[in-house]
Amino acid sequence: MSPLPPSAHTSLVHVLEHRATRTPDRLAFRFLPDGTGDHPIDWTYRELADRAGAVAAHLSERGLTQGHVVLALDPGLDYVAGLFGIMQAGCTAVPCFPPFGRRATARFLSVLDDCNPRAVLTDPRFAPQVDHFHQQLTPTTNHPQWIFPEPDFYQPPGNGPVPSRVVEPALIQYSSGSTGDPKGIVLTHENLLSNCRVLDTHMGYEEDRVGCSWLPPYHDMGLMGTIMLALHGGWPLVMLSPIHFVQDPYRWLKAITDHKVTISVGPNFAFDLCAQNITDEELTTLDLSRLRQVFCGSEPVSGNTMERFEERFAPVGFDPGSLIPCYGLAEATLFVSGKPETADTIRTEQLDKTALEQGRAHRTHPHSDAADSDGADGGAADAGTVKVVSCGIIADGHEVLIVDPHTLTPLTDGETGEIWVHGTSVAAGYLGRPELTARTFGARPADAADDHRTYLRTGDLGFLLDGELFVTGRLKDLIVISGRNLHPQDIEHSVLRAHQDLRRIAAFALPHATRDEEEVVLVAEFRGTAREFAAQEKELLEKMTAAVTEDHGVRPGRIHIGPPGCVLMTTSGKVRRRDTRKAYLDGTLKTFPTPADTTTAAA
Ligand code: 649
Repeated sequence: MSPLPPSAHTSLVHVLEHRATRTPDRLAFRFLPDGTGDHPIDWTYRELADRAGAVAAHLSERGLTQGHVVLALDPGLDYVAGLFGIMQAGCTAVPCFPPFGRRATARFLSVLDDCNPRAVLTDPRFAPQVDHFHQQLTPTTNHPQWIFPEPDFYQPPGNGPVPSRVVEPALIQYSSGSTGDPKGIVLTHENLLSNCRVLDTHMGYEEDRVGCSWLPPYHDMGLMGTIMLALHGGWPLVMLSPIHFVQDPYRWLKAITDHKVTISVGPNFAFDLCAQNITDEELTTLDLSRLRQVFCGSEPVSGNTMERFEERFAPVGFDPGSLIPCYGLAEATLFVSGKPETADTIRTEQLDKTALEQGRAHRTHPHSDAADSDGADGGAADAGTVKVVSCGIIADGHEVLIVDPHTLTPLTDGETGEIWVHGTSVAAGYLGRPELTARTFGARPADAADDHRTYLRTGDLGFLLDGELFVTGRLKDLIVISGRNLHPQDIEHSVLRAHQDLRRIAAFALPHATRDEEEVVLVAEFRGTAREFAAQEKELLEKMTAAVTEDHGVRPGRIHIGPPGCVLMTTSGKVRRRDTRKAYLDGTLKTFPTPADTTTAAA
């Protein structure tokens, strides 16, 4: 790979041109269409640039030289060509899941309503549904042009390639929040480049780097974290579709083995899936000894999961030092912090639980690494302590401030507050939402001068300790009972461990039915039939109640247990607590045929 001279390019489209000229025959992207190594499709930089150029030419021919173009192709190489082609044509790319299935379609339509695109680039199989989509758009949304690429689409049309006319903004990234209220984050070319540079600096240079990703290319982590980063860095990326990963997590590790991958990434649940589901026989076919960097972010990083993964895969050469817990968000393009390159092990802190609930990080043990701690995260190594994994040091050129979310006063080391971020990767704001943008992106600490730099309010809670960031929860999801701050993740974690057939949990607060205070409500998915549920309902309720009471000292007021799908999730796999809460109140949560909504006796 060849590093780029600093600031040599003003956009990733220019980076692609550069690579296609200097190293045309080098492998840029490899896609595994069936999730296995059987029929890989390879594109060099030249092939990618040609196809992106063809997309740009087609768009120009249709008069699409500005405005939003929704990119809703399936994961694969054409998606990558679409992305750079849209930007090269002078348009703004709006990545979105293809309209497949009820939820994705609802989301797709709300994205169209919000960004009013001039065109939609999506798979030909959706062509018969266009009229239906149009009928469901709000009347003020223009009907976009629909572009359904057939294979010959990637040949340049008659007039040949068009000159690149990159304009701002580069991309609208929809945050993976609720379907009904999509927020489009406006990213400039400089934001995209900044995120790549910052990650490059964090990762360091590696001669033989090869990446692997199964992440959806519609979200920040798959898009800005893998596709753009690989192009920027000049190393090949092996991609497989998220569906193939979820169907069989072994495919991820097999791809790493087969393609000599040195760097990969996934959320905590992916590491859990692998540690739990890969068979002994499968293990014998794996070699993870080339992996040097494996990022883990996007949801709380569990020290236990990391340990389980390390233990399971150490025999096939996995180096625990390669795990990199990290934190970021689409509003900051992606990356905010990660374990320093120089650290050999994950840093965890054993903290006093009561102090943490009051917003202070008190160490109960000296600084430890994951390998020597034995407790459950969010639960207890010994009762009264919580284990928190460090998300590492702050990205180059960025500043993180921990701020009291009520008084807006900056806090000191070890004090928990809202995480605020300033830096070149922080986005311009939300599309068409000036007030929300000002509130979220234009924050200043109390007593700061008017010309003081502004910060992004992340809505996440955490603390800094010796320059490292620890993420402890989300402000909006926080459950406050009798002055104690309870993190729903911790409660959910306890509930999950209470019974092996519980799958996903959402914990949130609702006003107590009779007393003037809040109570904890649990919504849980049970993986079993209605009959199995009926037989085990009593035991489940008892175990869930006992687990929360023992671990957190509060008795859940209400528990709803339903079939898979009753806990609402974002498209990137995060629990949508507030939407689940709303569905609970509206009575629209999925239930088993037998009434499953049960009120336990209040404490
Ligand atoms: C977070 C994205 C973090 C996210 C990833 C760096 C091949 C292989 C590897 C490679 C390149 C090619 O969730 C990503 C940085 C990847 C480098 C890859 O290198 N964005 S989001 O906007 O959808 O959600 C943001 C929210 O997620 C939660 C927070 O609530 C945040 O506001 N979150 C975390 N919560 C707890 N702990 C963490 N570590 C969290 N990270 C994100």
